[in-house]
Amino acid sequence: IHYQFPETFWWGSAASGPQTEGAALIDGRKQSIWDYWYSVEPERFHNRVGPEHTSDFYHRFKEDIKLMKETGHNSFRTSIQWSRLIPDGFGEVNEKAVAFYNSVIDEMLANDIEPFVNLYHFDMPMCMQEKGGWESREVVDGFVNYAETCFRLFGGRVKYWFTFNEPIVPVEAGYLYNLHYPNVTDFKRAATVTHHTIVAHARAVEAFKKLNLAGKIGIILNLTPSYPRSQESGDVAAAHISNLFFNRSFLDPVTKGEYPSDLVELLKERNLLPAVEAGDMEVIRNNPVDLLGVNYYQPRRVKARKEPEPENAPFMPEHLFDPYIMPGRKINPHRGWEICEEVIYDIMVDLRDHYGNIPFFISENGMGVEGEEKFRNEEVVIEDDYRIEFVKEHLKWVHKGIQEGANCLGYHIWTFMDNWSWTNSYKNRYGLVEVDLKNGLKRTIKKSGRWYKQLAVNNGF
Ligand code: BGP
Repeated sequence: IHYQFPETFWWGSAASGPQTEGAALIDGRKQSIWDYWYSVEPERFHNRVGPEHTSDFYHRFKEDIKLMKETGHNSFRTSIQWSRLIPDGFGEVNEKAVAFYNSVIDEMLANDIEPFVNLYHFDMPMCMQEKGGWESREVVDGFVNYAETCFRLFGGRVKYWFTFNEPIVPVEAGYLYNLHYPNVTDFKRAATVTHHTIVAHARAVEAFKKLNLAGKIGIILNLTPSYPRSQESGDVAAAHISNLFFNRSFLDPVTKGEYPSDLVELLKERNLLPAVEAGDMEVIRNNPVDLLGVNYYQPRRVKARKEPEPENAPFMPEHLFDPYIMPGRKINPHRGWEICEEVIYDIMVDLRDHYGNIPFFISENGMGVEGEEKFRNEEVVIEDDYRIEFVKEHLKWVHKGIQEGANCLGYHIWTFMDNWSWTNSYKNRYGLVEVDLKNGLKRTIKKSGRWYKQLAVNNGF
């Protein structure tokens, strides 16, 4: 074993309720924005495959948890669906949902798999979107009520809680770049959504602490460090600004309890600050997370902007820097994302040196591939050596970060089994386990799943 990991290291994977459960509108569940959006704009979704076509975890979780065991999991993250637990957003709790999530937790614990539970994975209940989604304070209250309900119902047995997965994604995709519902392009509204999300997060952390449960609470952030084209001051400044918008806008408030002052300044000058109510900053300041989840897929590369900032166009962050395509960069052709393994180490060093060496784990990292069926061997097992290599190459850097003192508690791959994804549907597969859509959703462990088991058993490779 060349790369040995700490004894208590978490090996597992991440998934989410909306991407796996299926059972879209049965047993009391109501629409989320995804079900709604698919019903009105199905052409937005790859091959018109909507969010009801998931891997049916709702009915098959027992079989799936067995497969988790067989692929070496000691922990697994998924999310509760707000639209299943409290179908009207606020108020009555759906007993069938309580029974379902209880059974999942029981089954995991019975298999010695630690459940990590996330509360929000891009899945606003449609009735709450109709009230304004994250632009509405009423929705913030609704989220806090939902969070507290989860803590009370499941907090006795779930030890690791997360409020949000990648909270910046609904901001970017929903309010800036026209990729998720409600597909708005308006920076001021995006800023409000950001602030409200952070307030909702901090108030949920506060509610958790008040209940005095034994567990820990955190948030899962996708960190995409920005690198300058060169060390010239214009490029360096561009990278700094890009980091403020895309990383530190969430990372700083949830860990240090405040927004970066230069981001605030920059928005203030442009009259883009969201409304901050009395008490908001106190609750943010008083409720830093216990731990962080870090999703890492790709860096950002930027350079100084050529043109001056436009004076009369509605503001976009891209007015302050230009994208930079690094020659010779490695790219995942199926997803279009750059693959740069050592960035994971840079993140670890940054958290160690600038964020008080906060405990964290890699909560997502993975490789989406189109057309994997062609790698099936005679035993019908997908030989995904590229995925094994991908994980190894990242883990080498994680190992180095740990050796150098970063407080990294585990590694979760995205994802456990092939699942449905936001508008890409089933285009790219990420799983350790194949889900055969043409064959009754049959599950087959891929070569990477077998390898992952060995990785966990040996606690290294
Ligand atoms: C993350 C999300 C996941 C997952 C993953 C892969 O941003 O948290 O839900 O989908 O990315 O991305 P995609 O499925 O879009 O390729």
